[in-house]
Amino acid sequence: MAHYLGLIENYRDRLPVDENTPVVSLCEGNTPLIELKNLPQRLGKNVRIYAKFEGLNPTGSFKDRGMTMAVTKAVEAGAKAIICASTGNTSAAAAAYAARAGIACFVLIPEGKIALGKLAQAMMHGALVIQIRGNFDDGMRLVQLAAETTGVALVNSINPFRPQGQKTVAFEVIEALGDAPDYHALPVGNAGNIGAHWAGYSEMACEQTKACAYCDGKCPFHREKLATRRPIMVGYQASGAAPIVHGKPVENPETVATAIRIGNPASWELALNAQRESGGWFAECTDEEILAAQKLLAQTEGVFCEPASAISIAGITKDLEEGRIREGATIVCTLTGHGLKDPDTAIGQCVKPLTVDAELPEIERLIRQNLPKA
Ligand code: AN7
Repeated sequence: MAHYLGLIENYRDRLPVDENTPVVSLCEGNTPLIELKNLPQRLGKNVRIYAKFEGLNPTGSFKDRGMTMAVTKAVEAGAKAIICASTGNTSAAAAAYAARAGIACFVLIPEGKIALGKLAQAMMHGALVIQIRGNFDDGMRLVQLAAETTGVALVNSINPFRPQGQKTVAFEVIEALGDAPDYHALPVGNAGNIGAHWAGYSEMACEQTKACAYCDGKCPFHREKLATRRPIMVGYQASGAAPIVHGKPVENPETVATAIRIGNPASWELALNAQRESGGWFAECTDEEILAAQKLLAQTEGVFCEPASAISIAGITKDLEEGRIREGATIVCTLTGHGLKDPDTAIGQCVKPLTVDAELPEIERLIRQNLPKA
């Protein structure tokens, strides 16, 4: 296999770049699609469930897909600085890609409400981290105004190049499965990703054959496995931050899944469009359900995602129980971010490590006590 060079190089023919575009990449994309082998049995359902583990992108979230495009296009246009509001992951990705491009980065985050790993990333990559006494929605309003008055490039998902990068996740799913799944489930916060997924699926499904400008069908741009259909899109929001589910903005959103602690999503309409066109739905999960799903996934499948990402597992669990998702189906869940992003929430849910003297009998005793029963 050729050296993988990131999603812009891999999908050059499907993205708004040309040979003069200065690509800013950290080799993002190409994430594993992991079949969850134990979960269907645990749920007592005859289904195939796959996790698209976006936590294995370079900065640990799906945001890298959009950010490689947004920063590439900003640099192409001559930008010397970028700005975003963020619940954490966008700021981590923006800071990393700005560092890579050698430009400045400003991030607005809600004070005290972003996970520790994400804060560490934004700081370590050298962004100017501005904590606001307000929430993400306040930050979103402010960065749009500040981008206009200062001329700094805005890289939130209302930047049209972000969804272009993010749509590639659907391409990879189709390539891995040979076609689109029956259902695609994902968390919904600022609501950019669900529309981007839908755009990617739509692009692959409508092109029956693609005339290749480069060759007789043998070049790397020539793709044979296009999709025959599109999935039903299912979006999940946390109960304390579920504006789309309830059809109105939430003034003071609250959830343990801080990544999706958003009350007035910027891409609301695009998300509704994806849901309507696909025949899908939006539903909510409580914080308890989110944390239980995060732990279940970590302990039955060995996959550690952050709380916001686990909502897709929590959501499909309920929708399978209620028969809303049919048996026999193939379901893909996007696990948007890595569990290591939020160590505090993870540790808070687990039993504390034992501390003993450094003596063999102590260790042996603990092993014997805790061995699985034969
Ligand atoms: C792990 O970083 O909005 O519905 O500022 O970090 O496309 O917003 C993060 C969102 C899901 C929701 N999962 O995606 C930000 C930010 C994780 C996330 C979402 C986010 P969108």
